[in-house]
Amino acid sequence: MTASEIRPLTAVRSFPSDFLWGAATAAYQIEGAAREGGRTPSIWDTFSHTPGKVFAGHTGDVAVDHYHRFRDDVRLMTELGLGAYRFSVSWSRVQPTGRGPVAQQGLDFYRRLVDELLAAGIEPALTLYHWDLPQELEDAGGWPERPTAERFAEYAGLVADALGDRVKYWTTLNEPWCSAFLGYGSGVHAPGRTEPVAALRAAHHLNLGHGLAVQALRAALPGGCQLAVSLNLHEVRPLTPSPEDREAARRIDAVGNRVWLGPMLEGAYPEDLFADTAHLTGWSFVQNGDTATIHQPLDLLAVNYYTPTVVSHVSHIAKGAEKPRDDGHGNSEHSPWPGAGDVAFHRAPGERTAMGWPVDPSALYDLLTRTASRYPGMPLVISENGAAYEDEAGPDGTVHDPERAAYVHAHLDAVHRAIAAGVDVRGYFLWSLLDNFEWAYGYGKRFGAIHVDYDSLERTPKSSAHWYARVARTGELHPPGNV
Ligand code: IFM
Repeated sequence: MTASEIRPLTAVRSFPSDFLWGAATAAYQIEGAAREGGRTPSIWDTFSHTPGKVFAGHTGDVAVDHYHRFRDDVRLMTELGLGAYRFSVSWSRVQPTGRGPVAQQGLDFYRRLVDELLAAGIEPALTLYHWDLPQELEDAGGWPERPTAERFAEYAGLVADALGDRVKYWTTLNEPWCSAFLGYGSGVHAPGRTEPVAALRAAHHLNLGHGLAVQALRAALPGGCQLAVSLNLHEVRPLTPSPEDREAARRIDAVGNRVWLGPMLEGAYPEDLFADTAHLTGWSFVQNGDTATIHQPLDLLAVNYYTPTVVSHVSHIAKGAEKPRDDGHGNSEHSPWPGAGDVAFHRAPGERTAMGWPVDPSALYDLLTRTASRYPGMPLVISENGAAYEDEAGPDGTVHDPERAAYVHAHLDAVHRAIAAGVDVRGYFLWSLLDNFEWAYGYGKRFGAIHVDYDSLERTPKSSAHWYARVARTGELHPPGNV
């Protein structure tokens, strides 16, 4: 353990006065109203309605009914002292076929939401794509096909035309790694395909869609808007310092991180990724000029972090033991890591969240400092961090979640340490504002600062929300104590 890791957690830490304190959600996870206002199915509607794909057959049809309750939810955000709110737009709500004209009713929902936020003094931070591709576009081939990237840029321009006068923070994609590799590789996410080559093609077309969308946004938005992408960067740690385990870490870093960071921030795919996947594809789908298109200037790099990724070479598994395959990204016999067939995944011992994810704030510190030293001058924002726990309302209706407050406190302390070490971190968005539809886990995992009773849809801020409100209001991180 390093000296910085044993910094006592009892002191109060002050954050910069302009630090953004936020919470985040995503359209399919909270909105519901799946068939209202002209909205058409997305790949997640199709997937969740396919038997066996989502825990207990849960769907986002109603979710937490944010579509109808958004005013109450903005009021709750005010109680939480939020300075910013990160949400995503449902593509098939605003452009039902994924191409062509917009549905004004769909856009009106987001206009009302943004107006309500601004009236409450909360800065809207809009994500264009959080995994809910219009089903019509998947029927035409989905992200493995190039036209999807072009459709995405058109959609970005339409949303920018409608909301550009009042939204300052724009994010193109959320966690494209999940879209490409869980959606088309392991199949645990929509559209549920298990085709490694399609997953790599999807990764490229997500990258291309990002670049084209940034161009469309720059053309449509007024100056001063902040453009970002949200990446779930994997803090990859080799199990041992052996060359084999370090090689395993390099492979996962390539197909987990540098597949995005390379083209988006450096203008080229990593050569080692091409080599690792050469037995699958020659990457001929990358056309001349694509990497230049993807390499657009960004104002912020948004990072989502939950837990580190510990890997080894398979040979480091005890003889006779089954290869550990549990990378924390769901169970599938198909790997979401093309080109990394001889990599084994390990979970560190110790504290875990209800997702089974080890709690390790030091990995967030390492991720921030490493990313900042690789991309000097690029401001960072934490666009997601948080934890699921088995929260239950007590007999008096209150929800006591000291583990979540402790998790967030320890991770904010890591952010503070990174800022003190010179990293330019501009804000923190807690995942999530509300309990919601946790993808393949349905409503079985609760990440919210606000508890939702899924029968009555009643909202109750948990004890961690009261603690976070004080932090957000004062900009002072103090230990949660007995929340
Ligand atoms: O709920 C998800 C979110 O949609 C994307 N990032 C991770 C969260 C927790 O799994």
